[in-house]
Amino acid sequence: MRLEDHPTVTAYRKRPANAEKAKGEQDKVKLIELKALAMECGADDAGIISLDRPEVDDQRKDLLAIFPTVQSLIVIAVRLNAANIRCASRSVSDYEFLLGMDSLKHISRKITAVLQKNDVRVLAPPWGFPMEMDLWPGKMWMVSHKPLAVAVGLGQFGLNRLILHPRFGAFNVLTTLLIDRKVDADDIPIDYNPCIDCKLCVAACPTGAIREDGYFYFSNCFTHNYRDRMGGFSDWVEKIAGSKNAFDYRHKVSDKETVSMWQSLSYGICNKSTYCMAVCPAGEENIGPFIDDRKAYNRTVVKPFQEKEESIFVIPGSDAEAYVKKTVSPQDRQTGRKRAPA
Ligand code: B12
Ligand code: SF4
Repeated sequence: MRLEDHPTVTAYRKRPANAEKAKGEQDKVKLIELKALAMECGADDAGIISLDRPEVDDQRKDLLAIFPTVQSLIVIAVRLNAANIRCASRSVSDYEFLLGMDSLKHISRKITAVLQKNDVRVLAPPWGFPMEMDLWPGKMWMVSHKPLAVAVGLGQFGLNRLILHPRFGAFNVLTTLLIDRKVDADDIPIDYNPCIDCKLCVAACPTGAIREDGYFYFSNCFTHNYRDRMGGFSDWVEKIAGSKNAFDYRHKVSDKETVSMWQSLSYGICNKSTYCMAVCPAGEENIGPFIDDRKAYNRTVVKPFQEKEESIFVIPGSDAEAYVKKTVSPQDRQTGRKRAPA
């Protein structure tokens, strides 16, 4: 049988998209339809741009490396439940974060299924994890969702380094789908920054990672927040390996830390802090309580994080260690209560 007569090939030739392609008439995908699809599949907001846009310049090489035929990018935002993220209990906040990530995965899967049926090829990279671990300790992620979210109009960078959406503010998670088709129009960035420069993220971050001038101490955040992942995990393993016996191990690692590792390994990664997101009043849906009664806002939203008793993971001798020591009151230092570097 000639290849052209094979049932798979004849079926392929008859598919509408390929018939158009054969006539040189393949249409661009319509922006409005693609966005409607993303929303139908559960996205809370979405935006689309072509790979040629200048905002993609610094990522284009990485994007082409993972998907050589990519032409356009769909960025998706999923709104998080602010009440959960604002809960000082880590289990409630982490649960919300995991649910948000689950939603991103399901929405990406649904959009991909619909587009695939219509002969549009889609690459759906991870929202964050898993990452390219053989690139550790370098840049291990292939797509940086935040600058793309800015380019498609989903928000702007806040002082807290998160993308602040005009409606749901900091309470959102992001992902990007790469497609192999051109789109008939591009989205554009929003023309103002939802950040109101209240600096509550600076006041709430337990590690001093966010500075008033916008400088972000990556390592302060990474060392504490990611204690159960990557470098923090390696450090834990080395402590086990370097312990003479169980007593020695317990001297080096608290029981709380051991059970936290168990939880992250078994149930899903836990973050030690999401306070810079939690306290942020930006966005039309969140600003009300901050504008109406700032004192009450501080008492109910900001203070619970500042007063939380917890261990903060820092590198000995680092700027983060000095910051943590400075923020523990002399009385607390005596009683050993509240924040303490671990
Ligand atoms: C690496 C990483 C981290 C690292 C480094 C964070 C960072 N700032 O880059 C660490 C471990 C610290 C981290 C922590 C967290 N992360 Co994280 N992280 C990532 C990851 C994998 C890549 C981020 C990235 O691209 N960094 C490089 C560049 C883009 O970021 P940048 O350093 O901020 O550089 C930009 C600024 O300088 C910016 N810029 C321009 N103008 C302005 C103006 C101002 C005022 C400022 C401040 C910046 C700024 O320009 C640069 C971009 O070109 C993404 C997932 C992904 N694949 O995209 C998630 C991601 C960024 N993380 C996210 C979240 C939610 C968090 C945490 C809240 C996690 C938690 N639950 O505790 C914290 C928040 C920490 C913080 N305040 O930033 C979300 C952010 C969602 C959002 N709405 O913005 C993402 C997108 C995951 C997701 N899929 O939703 N994260
Ligand atoms: S907490 Fe305030 S300063 Fe920080 S990002 Fe949100 S609005 Fe901006």
